[in-house]
Amino acid sequence: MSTNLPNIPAPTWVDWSSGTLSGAAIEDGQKTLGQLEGIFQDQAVWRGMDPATVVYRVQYWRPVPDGTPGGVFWGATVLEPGRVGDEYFMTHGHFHALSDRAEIYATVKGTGALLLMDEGGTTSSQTMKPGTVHYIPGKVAHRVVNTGDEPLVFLASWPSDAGHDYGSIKTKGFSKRMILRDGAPCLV
Ligand code: S6P
Ligand code: ZN
Repeated sequence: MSTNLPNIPAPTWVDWSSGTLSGAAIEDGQKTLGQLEGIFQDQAVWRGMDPATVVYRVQYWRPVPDGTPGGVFWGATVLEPGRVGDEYFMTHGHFHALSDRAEIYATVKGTGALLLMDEGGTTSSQTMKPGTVHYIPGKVAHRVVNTGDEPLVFLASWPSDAGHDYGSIKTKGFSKRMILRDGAPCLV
């Protein structure tokens, strides 16, 4: 019998209380302080810290091959609390390789900030706390900062042909940083 149904991937799972993904198709990765060279402002303090310290862990579900037009991916990130000097732990941050591709983030646990920077270098931020859902337009770099004292967990969904462009963030960074000042987070 012929069918017009595409090859439908088997479902996977999310534990909504922890944000943990599970299932055979889930891939994972992590970023350590050592892998985040050049990302934090105070390089002297960064060099004095253990490079094996895990800053964040990621889980991905890619139900279609990377680069497939019209598909979507799903992922979870657990960003640990901590600081390099007065600068909070954060994700590397990126534009998408296909720059006009958008993304959605949804916060499960913890508190922090989503930094959003347009191609002209203007940075704004949105508060992340349990239940907040954030729309990241195309051509906007995105980075998450954990300003709390527990892990910040968020889910993400993005187009399967978006790809990642880390290069310009590695060389130029964001135009604003989230630091601890007078006992509170401050975007400077
Ligand atoms: C993918 C999505 C997230 C990040 C993850 C780690 O488009 O934005 O899954 O990959 O939060 O951040 P980064 O900047 O190291 O990719
Ligand atoms: Zn992204």
